[in-house]
Amino acid sequence: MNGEVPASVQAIYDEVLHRNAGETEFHQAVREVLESLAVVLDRHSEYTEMKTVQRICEPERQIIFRVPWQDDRGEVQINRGFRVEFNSALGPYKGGLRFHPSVNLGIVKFLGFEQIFKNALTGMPIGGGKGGSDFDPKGRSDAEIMRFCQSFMTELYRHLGEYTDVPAGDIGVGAREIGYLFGQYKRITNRYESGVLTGKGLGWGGALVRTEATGYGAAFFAEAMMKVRGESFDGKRVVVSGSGNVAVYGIEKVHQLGGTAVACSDSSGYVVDDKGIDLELLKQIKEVERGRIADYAQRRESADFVAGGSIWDVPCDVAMPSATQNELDGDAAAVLAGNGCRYVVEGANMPATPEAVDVFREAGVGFAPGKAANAGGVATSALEMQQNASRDRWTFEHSEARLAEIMRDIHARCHETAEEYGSPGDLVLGANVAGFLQVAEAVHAHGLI
Ligand code: NDP
Ligand code: 2IT
Repeated sequence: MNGEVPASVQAIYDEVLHRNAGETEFHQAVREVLESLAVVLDRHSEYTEMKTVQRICEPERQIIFRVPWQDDRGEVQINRGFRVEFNSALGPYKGGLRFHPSVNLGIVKFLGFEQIFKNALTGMPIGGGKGGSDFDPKGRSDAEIMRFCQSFMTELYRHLGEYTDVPAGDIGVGAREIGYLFGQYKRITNRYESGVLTGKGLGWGGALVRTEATGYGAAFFAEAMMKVRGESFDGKRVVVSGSGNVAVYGIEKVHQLGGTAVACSDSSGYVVDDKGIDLELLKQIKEVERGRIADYAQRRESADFVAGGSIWDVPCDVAMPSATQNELDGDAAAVLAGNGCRYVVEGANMPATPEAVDVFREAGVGFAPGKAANAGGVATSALEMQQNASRDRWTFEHSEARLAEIMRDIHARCHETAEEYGSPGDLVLGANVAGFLQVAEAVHAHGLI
């Protein structure tokens, strides 16, 4: 990754750099995919001829808008909203909305770009998109969140539709926000269009297991990886960064599968709990009270809070980075590998830096990229769309069984594709190539658009 980009894709990469100056996360995501695609272009000259890769690197549409709202003190606030409708070859644009002060166009584009291939890997009919705002929900009242969501949707609604673009949650956007967004969409359009958003409340069109799906899916994916090496979660120590939606349900499934999650974090630091994370307490603090991870250590005798620092210093067998991009760098990767970590499974999008991925490759640590390992969330969103379209409602057991099957299929596809393209065990290459081939075939079939 740190060396040269393969010659056959260098010009494509240069063009992306030139056209998207300063968007470092987007460059990073594109580069990783391009490095995998050199072997594909050798076999498919039609994709070079028709500039298929270049077309996939250019979003179909990028929407940037002003979001004005008033806070509880009456002060006027202005945020910036984004929706990047990246690729609709396989279905309506599909991907989450992120509300976090760090959000900018480059971050939304990296997420949207990853989403194209992730969504292809699910095997469901969904294209790729992503959106969000630099709005910071931390410390905001419910009323402020609602006013922000209403203002955000007042612009975004005209770009959405169950056959056009279907957002969901991501960092800072959960069921509460989806509720306010849906309410405003319904009010403006005068349509009860359930399939326009996913991650809805269970009482009004939401699907069972969508809340749990990303974390559960990542654990199912890890299980499939271990099975190849004749191993399981049984008795394994697991470190999960973050303590949001993905982390909480990743921990829940790890525990159900026989592992023990011993650490988790938020942006203020991490907790270590050698007895295993008490999930009920974690949910109470994070989901009910919307508190901080330090509160967990205060209320649990076996736990210690470490302010700041790196959660990757905690020795483990399995690491599941589930907070944000580039949270696990080369140094942290070396510490993890040195402490005997055998598997790294990305619950977040692009949490491991390219240097970290190199370290894992060299150390023989099994590595699962986010676009494969965290695809359970969006896959279950597609199941929610399916239920909405047919006015149906599936049981928890049925939905979870579908999710588990989808994750096993994604793993198998990545694993087999890596072998077919000469890099056995390289799930990064397998995910990129398998996802790309599915999108590229559809792009090609649709003609020059
Ligand atoms: P949440 O908002 O529920 O939780 C995010 C967690 O990550 C929080 O603990 C938060 O800490 C921490 N975090 C966020 N940003 C930073 C940062 N800059 N530095 C340190 N910690 C940070 O989000 P999700 O759990 O939904 O998302 C987590 C990751 O998973 C993201 O990368 C997202 O893109 C990805 N993902 C999410 C899916 C979903 O369905 N929700 C699906 C697939 C991937 P704090 O509260 O202190 O900010
Ligand atoms: O990154 C992701 O896959 C998500 N945030 C979920 C997207 C979705 O549409 O469910």
